[in-house]
Amino acid sequence: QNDSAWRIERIQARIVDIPTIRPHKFSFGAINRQSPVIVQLWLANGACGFGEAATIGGPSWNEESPETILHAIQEYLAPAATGGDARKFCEHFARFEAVCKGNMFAKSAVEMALVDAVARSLDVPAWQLLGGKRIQSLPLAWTLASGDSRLDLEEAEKMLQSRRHRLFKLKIGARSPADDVEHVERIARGLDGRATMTVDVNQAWDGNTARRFLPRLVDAGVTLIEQPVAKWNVQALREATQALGDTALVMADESLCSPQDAFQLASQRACHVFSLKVAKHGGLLRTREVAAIADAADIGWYGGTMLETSLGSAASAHVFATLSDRHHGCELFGPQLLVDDIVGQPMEVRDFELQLPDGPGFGVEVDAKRLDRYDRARQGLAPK
Ligand code: MUC
Ligand code: MG
Repeated sequence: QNDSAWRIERIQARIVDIPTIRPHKFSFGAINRQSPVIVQLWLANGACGFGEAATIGGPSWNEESPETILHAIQEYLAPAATGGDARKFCEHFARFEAVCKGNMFAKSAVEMALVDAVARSLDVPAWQLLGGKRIQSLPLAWTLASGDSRLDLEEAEKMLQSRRHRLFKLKIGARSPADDVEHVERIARGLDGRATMTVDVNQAWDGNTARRFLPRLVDAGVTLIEQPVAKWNVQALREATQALGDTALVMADESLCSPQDAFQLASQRACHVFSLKVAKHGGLLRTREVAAIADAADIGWYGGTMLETSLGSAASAHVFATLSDRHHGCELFGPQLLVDDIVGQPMEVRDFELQLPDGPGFGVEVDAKRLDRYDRARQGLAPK
C-alpha cells in the first residue's frame, strides 16, 4: 500500500453503558454498570479499527471519567491525529502529549484503535506489531466483590467447578480493617487451600493500618496484596514490601502509571509486582515500556484490568502476550462481569486460563448493533 493509504480519515468516540451482573464493591463505593468509551477509526484504505478506555465509578478510581475521556478525544486527540499516518504510533503519542497533558485513558483508547486499524490493514494480529507472541495463555483471576462473604464463597465455588478461575482477588477497604480481615479469613476457610487468594485494598489504608493488618492477611493465606496504601504513599508501600519479605508479595496498581512512576518504584524497591494496565499507562506501547522496567528491576508483572469489554480486554491480552514469563497471571475478566458484550465471540477461557487471542487486529469483531443499543447518546442516560 502506498503512503496515502494509511491516512487517518475519521475518528469517532462514544460512551456505552452496560450494566454489571451484580453490584461490584470497592473501597471507594459500588458500581452497577460500566461506561467504557469506544473509539472507531477509519483509514483511507478502508480499514477500521476499534479502541476502548474504561474507568470505574466515573472519576472514582482516578481523575479520568467517561465524560472527560470523550471530551479529550473529541476536542483534542482526534483533531491531532486525523490526516496523519496511522502507522506512526509513537509520533501520534508525542503529538497527543503536546496538545493534551495527562488524560492517559483517552490517549490509550485512540492508540488502541490505531494499532487495530493498522494490524487489520496488514491482516496480522496486533501482537505482531507489539513484539510477537511469547505467551499462549495466562491464569485468569476473578474478583470477589459482592460485599457479602457467603455470596462471595458461592460465586467462588461456581468458578472452581466450571474450571474458569482458581485465583481470587478480594476487594477490601470499605469496612473496618478488622471486619475486612475476618471476611478474608471466612473465605479462606471456605476455600480451604483449593484456590490462590489475593486482595486489593484500593489505597484505603494508612501506613499504621497496613503495618498492623497485613500480617493477618498473610496468616489467612493471602499471597499477593495490591495497593494497600494511597497512591502517593510510596514510603509505606516500600515498608510493607520489606516487612512482608518472602511471606507475600506487594503489588503496585494506582501508584504505577507512567514509566517514570515505574522507575521510581523500581529504584526504591517499593513493590514486588507491577499491575500493568493499558489505560493508566497511556497505551499498548507504553505498557511495554513499563514492563521493560519491571524486567530490568527483577519485578514481576500482572495483567490488570479496568473492567473493559471484550474489546479492551483483547487489546490488553495482545500486549500481555508479548511480555516475559515472569507474570502472576491476569484479571481480564471484565466481559464476564457485564450482562452483555460488544463483540461477537469473546476470548476463550479454558482450564482456569485465558487463551490469548490472535488476529486480525485484536481478534474480536465488534457488533455494531450492540454498540448502538448501549450507546449513551441513544439511550439518553445521565452520567453516573
Ligand atoms: C483495580 O483497582 O484493580 C480490577 C479488578 C477489579 O475487580 O477491579 C479492578 C480495579
Ligand atoms: Mg487494583
